[in-house]
Amino acid sequence: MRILITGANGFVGRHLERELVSRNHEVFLGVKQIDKNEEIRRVKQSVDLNILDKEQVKSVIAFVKPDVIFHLAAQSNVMQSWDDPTYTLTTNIIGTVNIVEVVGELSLSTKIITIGSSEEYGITAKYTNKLTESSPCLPQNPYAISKFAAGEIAQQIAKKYHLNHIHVRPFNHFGPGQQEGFVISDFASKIARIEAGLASNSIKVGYLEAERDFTDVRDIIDAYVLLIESVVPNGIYNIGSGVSRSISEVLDYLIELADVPIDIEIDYDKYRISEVKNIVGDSNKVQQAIDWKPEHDFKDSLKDTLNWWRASVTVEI
Ligand code: A2R
Ligand code: GDD
Repeated sequence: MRILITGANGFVGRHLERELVSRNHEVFLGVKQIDKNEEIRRVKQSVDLNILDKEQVKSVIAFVKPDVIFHLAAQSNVMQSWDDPTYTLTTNIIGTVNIVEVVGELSLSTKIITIGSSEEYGITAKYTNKLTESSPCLPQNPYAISKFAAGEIAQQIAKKYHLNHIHVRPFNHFGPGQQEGFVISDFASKIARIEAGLASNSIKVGYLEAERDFTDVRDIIDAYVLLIESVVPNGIYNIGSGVSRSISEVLDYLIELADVPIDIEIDYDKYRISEVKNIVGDSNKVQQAIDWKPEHDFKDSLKDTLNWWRASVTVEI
């Protein structure tokens, strides 16, 4: 299939590209700004694609005529969404409108996969054991609101133009390549720096009581790929492990993997304005639709993430 990935230079985009190419799909990488120093193969496959520039979106989609668009491009960080709600809402909502409208305006039969978030459920998570796709969405931060709005408007535009559209709601995912700003990478990068003698042996952490449903990014990618390679009804799909883990448990596992003693320091600046304590998903719908379940062992994935950071900080020295 001809597949366009928006936000292809991000954490998930790079894993998705690798998997799609290995399955012989023809992949086009939409990137906000092409970096000429990138590996040659990647540059060749890359197209400049700023999702806020509708004319550019139109010319890229008209040129590629994709069978599938994975719309990953976003401002993806919850904390940053409080620093700049306008940027987050504009990128995530208007960017999505541009992608879906252009496919409709060009009368293409492209299947569009928009990436939402478990954050869309917001406060409902407090009253629900495992969130299903029909749990009410009551998002409570700018990022979560943007993802909910993006999913809703995408569904309505898709209806207007009779497009194939799937909106996925992945729960927390992590793995090699994830930048700082997300909890596991924040902890793993600090441990790697401490081990390399680049930082004092204390890690600043935020709210440790929170519980999240973590999945290895490579398992999330498997689900994304199966969703386009199978015949699946349009609609919304949760994707997660269904397992609740506290952030303090995750931190303990990572500290066990460290080669040096690590101290923990609570940093109240890392606490969020609004926080849902426990967000865990029911992913039965997707499991039944594509016969999928996460395969990676959680502790092995933590080890892979820490090892990736160990290699990255070595380059910094
Ligand atoms: O802002 P940059 O240079 O880091 O680029 C990000 C890109 N992006 C855009 N691309 C095109 N036009 C824009 N106006 C635009 N604004 C941002 O989207 C970055 O390369 C990519 C997002 O990558 P990450 O932040 O690493 O997110 P990740 O973890 O790959 O998540 C993929 C999707 C997102 O929709 C998340 O909200 C969701 O999965 O969890
Ligand atoms: N980032 C971070 N850093 N979070 C911390 C820290 C820390 O040092 N200490 C505790 N936390 C807590 C946060 O308060 C939150 O409760 C939890 O760890 C997870 O935070 P993040 O990893 O930043 O993830 P998120 O849940 O806010 O959002 C991520 O997952 C969503 C669902 O898949 C992002 O990847 C979103 O883009 C994604 O949609």
